[in-house]
Amino acid sequence: MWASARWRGELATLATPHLGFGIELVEVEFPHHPELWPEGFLLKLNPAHSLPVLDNGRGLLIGQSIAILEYLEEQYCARNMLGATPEDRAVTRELVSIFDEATSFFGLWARQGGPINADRHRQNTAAAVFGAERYVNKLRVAEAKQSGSFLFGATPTIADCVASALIEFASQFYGVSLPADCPKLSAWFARMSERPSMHPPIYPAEMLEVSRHLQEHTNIFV
Ligand SMILES: N[C@@H](CCC(=O)N[C@@H](CS)C(=O)NCC(=O)O)C(=O)O
Repeated sequence: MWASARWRGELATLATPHLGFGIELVEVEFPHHPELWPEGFLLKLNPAHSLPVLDNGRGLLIGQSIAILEYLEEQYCARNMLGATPEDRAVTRELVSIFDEATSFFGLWARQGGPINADRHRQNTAAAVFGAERYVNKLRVAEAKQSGSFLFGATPTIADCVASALIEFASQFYGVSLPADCPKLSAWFARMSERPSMHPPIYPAEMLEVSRHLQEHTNIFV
C-alpha cells in the first residue's frame, strides 16, 4: 500500500487493526513533493496521481481509498465492517458517501483557501466559502443519522474509518473542530480517539504553524 502519511491514506492504518492482518505500508513523504519522487512514480501507480494506492501483489492497483477499504474488508476481514444485512450495508454505504462528499468539500476549502496549499492550488475565496458551507452541511446530515456507539450500531464499520480520518485531519492539521451543533458526532469522535487503532499523527511543526489557522485565514468559522 502506497499512502500519504496522512489524509485518506490513514484509512488503511485505521482499518488494519480491525481487519486482523498486516499490509506493507509505504508512507510517501508528507506533504507531497513530487519533484523529489522518481520520474513518473505516482503516475505509474495511479493515473489519477493521488494516494493511497493498494498493490494487491497479483497485478491489481487500486487507486481510490474507499475501493481499497471495501476490497480489504471483503478479502481479509475477520469481522464484518460493512454490515450484517442489506439494510445495514446500505446505511454504512450511505454514511461512507456522506463523509466522502464531506472530504471533497473540505478539500475545496483547504486547497482553495489555505495558505499551506497556495503554491499548488489557485486561491479562490468563493470556492473556499462554498466548500466550507457544504462541508458543514454534510456533517449536519451525518449528525442527524448517527446512532449507537459508532456512527451506526454497536460495531465499527468502514464508515467510522472514513469519517474519523477526515475529522482527525480537519481538526489536527487545519484546526477545524466539529461544529458546536454536532454534539453526537463530537461524542462519537471522542470515543473513536481513544481506540488503539487511532494513531496520533505527527505533523511537521513548521507546517502546523501555517495550516492550523485555516478558519482565521479564510475568515470562515464553523
Ligand atoms: N478520492 C481519492 C482522493 C485521494 C487524494 O486526494 N489524495 C491526495 C493526498 S491524501 C493526493 O494524493 N493528492 C496529490 C495529487 O492529487 O496530486 C481517494 O479517496 O483515494
